[in-house]
Amino acid sequence: MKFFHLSDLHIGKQLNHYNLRDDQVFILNQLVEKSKELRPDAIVIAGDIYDKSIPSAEAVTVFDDFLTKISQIQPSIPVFIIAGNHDSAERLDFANSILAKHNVFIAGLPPRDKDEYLKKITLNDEFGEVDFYLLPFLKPGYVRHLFEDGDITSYDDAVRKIIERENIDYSKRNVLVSHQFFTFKDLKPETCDSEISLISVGGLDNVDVSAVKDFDYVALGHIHGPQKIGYEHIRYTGTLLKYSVSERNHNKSFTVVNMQNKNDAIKIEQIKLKPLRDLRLEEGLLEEIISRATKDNKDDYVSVILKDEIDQYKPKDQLENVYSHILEIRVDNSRTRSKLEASSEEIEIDNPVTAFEKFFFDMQSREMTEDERKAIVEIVSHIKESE
Ligand SMILES: [Mn+2]
Repeated sequence: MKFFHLSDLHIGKQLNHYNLRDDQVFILNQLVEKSKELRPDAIVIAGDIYDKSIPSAEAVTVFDDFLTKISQIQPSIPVFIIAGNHDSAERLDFANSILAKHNVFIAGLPPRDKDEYLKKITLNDEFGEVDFYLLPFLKPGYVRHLFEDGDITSYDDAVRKIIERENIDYSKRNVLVSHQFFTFKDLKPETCDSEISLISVGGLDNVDVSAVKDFDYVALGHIHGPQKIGYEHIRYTGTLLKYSVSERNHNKSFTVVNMQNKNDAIKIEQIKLKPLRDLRLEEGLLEEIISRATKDNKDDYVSVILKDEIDQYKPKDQLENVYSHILEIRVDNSRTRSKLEASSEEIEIDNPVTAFEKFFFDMQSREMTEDERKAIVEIVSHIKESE
């Protein structure tokens, strides 16, 4: 049994003000080609199909085209899809029973009634059956009503109890597809800027991998850098594209999982993909950065940090003359650094109202009105009371 494990397509995502449609189409087309070449027995997509719960018409078309191209491959390759925290479970579930007839299996919503269970698809190979369990992204509140009062107090409880009630036969080969924030004891997966907003402060949404370690493979989504968590067979596959500057050194790829007998070691391979445009950080003097532009890299997404001590003539225009996709330009020299230090000193003014007045003036270039000042005084005294 050989299957592809993908996740976090985030179709419809924008990078700063750039529309990533062409980049996403380009990378999905490579996946179609890889599917033709490697002929997987299934393609698993572990959540965050779309970037937004209400995807644009353009985003839906991109995903529709991808599924159509996959479904045209013969013999047909089943596709297993779960909702991630970015997806709308109900919208993703649309027409899912019709799509199942075409070998596309979608699990948007977790079980709603006591007699409803996880979507399970069984595939066969020469070693027997493999059961794929599709666990859509869930919060404790989605499934609490399925259990006795007080059983579900955390994400960890919710996932554990939902899996327990499946009565899984662990003598068979089983694969779980999930989009929760899995951790291993005190160890958290390595995160990056494009997923940071999804993780609630305090880490209460984590699920310990002990809840799922008896599966033969756990195909995870949610974390954007490829990595295992706790065990070799429990893996985040990561995004297909770099979605933030913090991911500039990631090796974006997808996972190919090869399973044989129940007790044979699983073979796991990350296959690299080539993006339409890379995402890079360019740091240095303006002149150096400009001289590094080549025919092959000038259309990359570039984040620039200028180190010049002397102000350059229209640096933005000069950079835009050579690089076509600039994400941002920052200046890091002794002047900007001392400005930062100075402003951090000024924040040490012991009266927060005065500190805010100064900040307000820096931002707005005007003094606060009486009403604005009153509002701040009220907020500050409110905070002081609650401390
Ligand atoms: Mn994601």
